[in-house]
Amino acid sequence: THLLTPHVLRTELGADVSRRRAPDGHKGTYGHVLTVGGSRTMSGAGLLASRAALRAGCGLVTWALPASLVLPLSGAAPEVMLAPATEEESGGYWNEASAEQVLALAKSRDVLAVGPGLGRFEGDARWLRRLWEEWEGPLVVDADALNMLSAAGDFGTWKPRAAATVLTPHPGEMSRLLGIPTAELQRDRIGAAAGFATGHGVTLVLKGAHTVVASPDGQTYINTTGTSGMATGGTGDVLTGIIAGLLAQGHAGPSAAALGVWLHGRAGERAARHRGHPASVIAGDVIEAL
Ligand code: NPW
Ligand code: AMP
Ligand code: MG
Repeated sequence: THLLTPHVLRTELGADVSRRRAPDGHKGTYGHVLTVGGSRTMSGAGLLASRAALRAGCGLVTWALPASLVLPLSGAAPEVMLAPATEEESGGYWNEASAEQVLALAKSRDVLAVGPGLGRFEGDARWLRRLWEEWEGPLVVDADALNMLSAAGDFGTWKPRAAATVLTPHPGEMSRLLGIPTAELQRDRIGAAAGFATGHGVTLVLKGAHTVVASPDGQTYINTTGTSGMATGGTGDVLTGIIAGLLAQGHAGPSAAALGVWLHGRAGERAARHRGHPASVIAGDVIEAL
């Protein structure tokens, strides 16, 4: 186990916290993220993830969301492109029929980030399984998409993914994935993260104070940045966007996850200093502090 510092990021993970940018690069150089999230009552989660991906330096972001939300959200982040997805009749919630559209959108994008604010819906585990198995590029799985994995029951039989796959559970989501109580999970965070990562061939980010990052080959890293100010709604959605944005810029799974976790924590610290007190930090401040 390593402590996650700029030195370890550079020497073990090939990731530079200063993130040099080619002077002659263009938006196509830095990759295109597709965020799949947000629903009528949690649109903010999809918005936060999309904005965070841009602040992490990717070139373009498209946000897929239930069709009736496109117009109301269109001014919320002018830099983000919006893609309407088939929705439930009641409007503003996802449904299984959107899998086809999401896969078609993903074809011309580099990274798929799925989960923030999605909610749950009829057939959602089948929906997620299609994205997991048919999308061949890098994938970030967070929030409700993690709960779909837990509910699927047959996750162990899903086709292993060849491309970078990063799961970002908080302890509540991780306890559901493992089927054990949160308190038991928290007694061995490193072991739980490493066991899941090696067992399923994914990069697993177990969030919370001192986030643990575990790579598919069994390496583990404990984050050294962050603040209690980050215990506020939406900060996890921000992390999802940051990791997706780094994947779009060519980082491998463990490198994107570890650098993302480190930058997210550092930005949280900066936001707390800027506000003057950690209690006043909100998730949008973390994006701006990036
Ligand atoms: P407790 O309370 O300790 O028993 P859920 P969610 C536990 C969206 N959001 N250490 C804790 O359990 C998300 O993207 C939308 C220990 C807690 O009660 C999702 O789509 C927002 N335990 C959806 O909401 C802003 C911890 O897990 C429980 C822990 C539901 O996600 C908010 C909560 O987990 C939100 O991001 C820790 N560090 N962290 C928006 N503006 O649109 C969590 N737990 O039930 O999975 O609910 O995380 O709120
Ligand atoms: P989520 O619960 O999905 O919104 O994610 C919350 C984010 O905030 C994760 O990245 C956590 O690691 C971070 N976080 C929450 N509480 C703390 C804390 N006390 N110290 C540091 N980071 C925290
Ligand atoms: Mg979350």
